[in-house]
Amino acid sequence: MITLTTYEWVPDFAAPLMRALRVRWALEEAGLPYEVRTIALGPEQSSAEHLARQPFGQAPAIEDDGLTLFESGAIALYVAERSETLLPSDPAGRARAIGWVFAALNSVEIAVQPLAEIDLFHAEADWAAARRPQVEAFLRRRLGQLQTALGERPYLEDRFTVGDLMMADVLRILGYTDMLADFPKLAAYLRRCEARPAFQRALAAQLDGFKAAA
Ligand SMILES: N[C@@H](CCC(=O)N[C@@H](CS)C(=O)NCC(=O)O)C(=O)O
Repeated sequence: MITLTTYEWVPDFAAPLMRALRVRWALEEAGLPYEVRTIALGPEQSSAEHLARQPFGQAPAIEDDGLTLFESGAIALYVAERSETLLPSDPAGRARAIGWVFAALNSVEIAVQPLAEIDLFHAEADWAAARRPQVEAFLRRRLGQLQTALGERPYLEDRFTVGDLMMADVLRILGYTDMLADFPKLAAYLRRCEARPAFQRALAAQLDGFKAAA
């Protein structure tokens, strides 16, 4: 059975966003059972044991039948390989879905994350006030492009895939802002993805886990 390594506790604002959710969500979509190992934020992150799982001392990571794997995108794809719900069986459909996973992480998350870091961790810093307008403008451009690509479809391709899972979880980071109100098709897309029962189960499990440790 897959073992997911996540944190035993994170601050409240981070609890619904912690990236282990992507893994839990993929596992729920795939209908695969999993067990959870928790580590503590702090010194345990840089223990030799954890660095062997996640070289950057972060989470999530998984272990499965002798395999250790880190990076939420790689883990989601690993899980997706076992589920037609996440990855279509035709080669073109698979390639497109994988492309959206990369786009979520490498084209959208890299635009979302700097804004979140400024707002959530450095809001008082002088440099943050100076830098924020450019960061927001870059993000808005990306969101506009994503909304255009989505068009009138319910999902990024003609059906839900692991690419939507990853894109939706990246967009969720913006939940502390009202920015998606300016991108109504993306807002509706995110609501559609979050309404999936597998997402709801994953979120509940993640929040319960952190609550139990609090
Ligand atoms: N690119 C990594 C990022 C993992 C990541 O940023 N994890 C955060 C939690 S969501 C973390 O471990 N933060 C604590 C730290 O970096 O020390 C992935 O997608 O798995």
